[in-house]
Amino acid sequence: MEDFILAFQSSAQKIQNLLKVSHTDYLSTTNSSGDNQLGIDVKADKIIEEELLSLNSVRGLCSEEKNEVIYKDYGSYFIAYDPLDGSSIISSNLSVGSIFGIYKEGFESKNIIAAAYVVYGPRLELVFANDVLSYFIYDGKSWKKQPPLKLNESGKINAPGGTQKNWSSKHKTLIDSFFQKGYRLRYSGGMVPDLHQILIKKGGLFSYPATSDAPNGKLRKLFEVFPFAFIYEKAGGGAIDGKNRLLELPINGIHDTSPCFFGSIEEINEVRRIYE
Ligand code: AHM
Ligand code: MG
Repeated sequence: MEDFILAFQSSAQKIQNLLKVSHTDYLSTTNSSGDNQLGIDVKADKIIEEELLSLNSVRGLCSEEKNEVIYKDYGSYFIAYDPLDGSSIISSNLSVGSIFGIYKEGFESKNIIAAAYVVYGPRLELVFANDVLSYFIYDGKSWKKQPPLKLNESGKINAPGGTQKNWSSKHKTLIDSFFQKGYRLRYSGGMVPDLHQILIKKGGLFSYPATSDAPNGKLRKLFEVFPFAFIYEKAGGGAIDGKNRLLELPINGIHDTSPCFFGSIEEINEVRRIYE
């Protein structure tokens, strides 16, 4: 897995450089989910594609910005990635990220064996999970390994995604119940910094539910949901769609989405209690 860590670090440095100088204008094209693409989404996608295709162990690639999977004739791993998550907050200069899932024998939740994300913020950071969770910070010259990240049984952060007017009454009850218990609202609109903050602060809940305008949620299983589910479980937390473990969900297409809840164990148990 060392070659993947090096590839993610290398593409992260290139994308960080690009973010420093790039315009954040929209192109006239949309991606497979119908989102308008930024020039920088497409450039970041290409940087990661080139980096990953140069690895002998990579057999297939798909991304949020591609309509089809790219296959090679050799290699054993299939990588799904979101090259630049948080397109809508780039223009406000908030932190954004890249997300990676590494799958064996094809793109299915049960096949995920590692996952990673990069945070492009005031600092450049990488979290990589396989059997263990590794956390690196780039100091301008090299990547320095940090103490491992671990969630407590519960936390104090509530990061509720989606438009409130489109939430179900059950979901409103759930989110209100956390605020009543003293949880603080922390939501930037970028799942990478929002989920990273919960990991760094050791607990809380991030939710992106089914809504009346998006009954299957917004976030994509292969590029966003399964990688973070893998990382949160490795950190000692949980990841469910309300009822089921996210890493047991089937996929019906590479751009398939799901409602999702990531958090420490007590918050996830509370989601289960209210949703069931
Ligand atoms: P993107 O991949 O088009 O950037 O969309 C994903 C982002 C997530 O980072 C974030 O959690 C979510 O969309 C925010 O959506 P909303 O603005 O509806 O709360
Ligand atoms: Mg995304």
